[in-house]
Amino acid sequence: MTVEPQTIVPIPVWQKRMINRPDDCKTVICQRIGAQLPAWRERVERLLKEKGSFKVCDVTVEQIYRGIRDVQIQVSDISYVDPLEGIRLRGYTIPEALEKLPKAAGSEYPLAGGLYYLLLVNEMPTLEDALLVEDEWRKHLEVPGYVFDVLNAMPEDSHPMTLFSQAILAMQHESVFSRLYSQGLARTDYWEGYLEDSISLTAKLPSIAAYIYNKKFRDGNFIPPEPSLDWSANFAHMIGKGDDREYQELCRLFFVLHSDHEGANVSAHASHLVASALSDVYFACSAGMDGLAGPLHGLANQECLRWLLSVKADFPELPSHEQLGAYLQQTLDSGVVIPGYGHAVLRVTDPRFTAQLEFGKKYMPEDDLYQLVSRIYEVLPPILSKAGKVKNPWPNVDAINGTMQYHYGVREFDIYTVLFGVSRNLGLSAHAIWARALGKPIERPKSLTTKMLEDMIEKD
Ligand code: NMX
Ligand code: MLT
Repeated sequence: MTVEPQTIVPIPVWQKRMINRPDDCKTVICQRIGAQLPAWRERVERLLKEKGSFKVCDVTVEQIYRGIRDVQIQVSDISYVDPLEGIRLRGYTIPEALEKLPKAAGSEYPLAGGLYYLLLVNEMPTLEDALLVEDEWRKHLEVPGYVFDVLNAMPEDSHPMTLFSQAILAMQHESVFSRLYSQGLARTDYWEGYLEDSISLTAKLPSIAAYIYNKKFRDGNFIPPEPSLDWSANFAHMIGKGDDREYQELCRLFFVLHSDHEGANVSAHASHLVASALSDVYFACSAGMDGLAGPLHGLANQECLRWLLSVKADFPELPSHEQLGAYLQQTLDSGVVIPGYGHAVLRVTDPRFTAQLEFGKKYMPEDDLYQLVSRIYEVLPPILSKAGKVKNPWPNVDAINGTMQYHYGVREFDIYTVLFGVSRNLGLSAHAIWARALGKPIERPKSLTTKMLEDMIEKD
């Protein structure tokens, strides 16, 4: 009997893998995402077919000129920033995620592998699920030697973010998606190539960040990864803090807190745009890191610590509320933007700030800088509110990030955004996988000239 070619249904890549390696992490994740996809695709297709012309928002001239603020340009089910509540990761607030995500043995903070599972699979992982991802990361730990050659060829004074982005870009050479695509991959299977690349890339990020730190700030004293440690604690180990249990705990907390902040902040948006051209995860994550490197985005944490240290230098003892209030008022009056305060979306204290404030209360209540951060939090918001123009007078996560690192001896400000980036790539890659899984097309909005805009307004 002959079979008509059109009746042959191709076996999805994940099913082929199932046959060979039923307990492989990528297979399990592929299977669990794959099982949800028909319903998701049907939901999106129905929305487009039945409600495609429904207007989500209007765009004003002011919004076009002022950073496309509040224009909903993205649908992201991985995370959402509620202005009055902060980030929800797959529906879980920060306190909920910290409570429910599986923990490393003997630790109070989540395994990053579990968090990644949550972002990818849209399901709170069991400890077994979290360990599946951690184990898969272990298998992909080894960073190709040429990446270190690229880093070593860069000028000595290159910023760590330049090196970090460059290392990710160099590894594009490894992309499974790009190889399969050039061989003719079915559109519905793109996301599986993205998933393979994402797991392989994210596995290596702590080692790359540690290499950059050691190269720049520890006389090139490299420490190999310790396979018995989880992904987050391994970073601590590789920068010489293998015996510092508290710093390992901070890494676990930090890497969960910074993993995602919905789909439209600078790094998420940049990364999504690049991947929409079917550039692979390496290109997309490197682009995201280039956006994160800006002082109004990820770099703000180093600016913030620099400012805090300058305040501390002006007050050898912890200032009283009154002294600090007068000082901050004067700072604002001189036109200085106070780093770590304000946010484009949030209108409350960033829960990522609160989570680290609580960590500090437990582990470093006597630390000078920690006490200063706490006092500024008590004093500054009403002053900023009274000044009138700041839309959000509350601290964002960067108001405390550097202080925590500084306490544990990571005092080289330039590395802070790289730590942010290690974590944020979990979110960026999860977005890229799901964008391909749901068949999102190339992004191509439209621009217009000032004259056209003026003519449109005149005709109105
Ligand atoms: N100190 C003094 N003035 C401020 C501050 C601040 N912390 N934040 C905002 N303003 C000013 C801002 O410069 C603007 O003034 P003008 O109209 O003269 O240009 C006015 O208040 C209105 O700004 P907003 O609409 O409240 O803030 P926007 O959404 O434009 O920007 C930030 C958000 C986060 C870029 C801004 O608040 C800022 O520069 N903060 C300090 C830097 C910082 O902490 N960045 C962290 C970014 C990471 N993160 O968000 O987590
Ligand atoms: C982030 O974590 O990406 C920042 O808070 C910036 C943002 O959401 O705009």
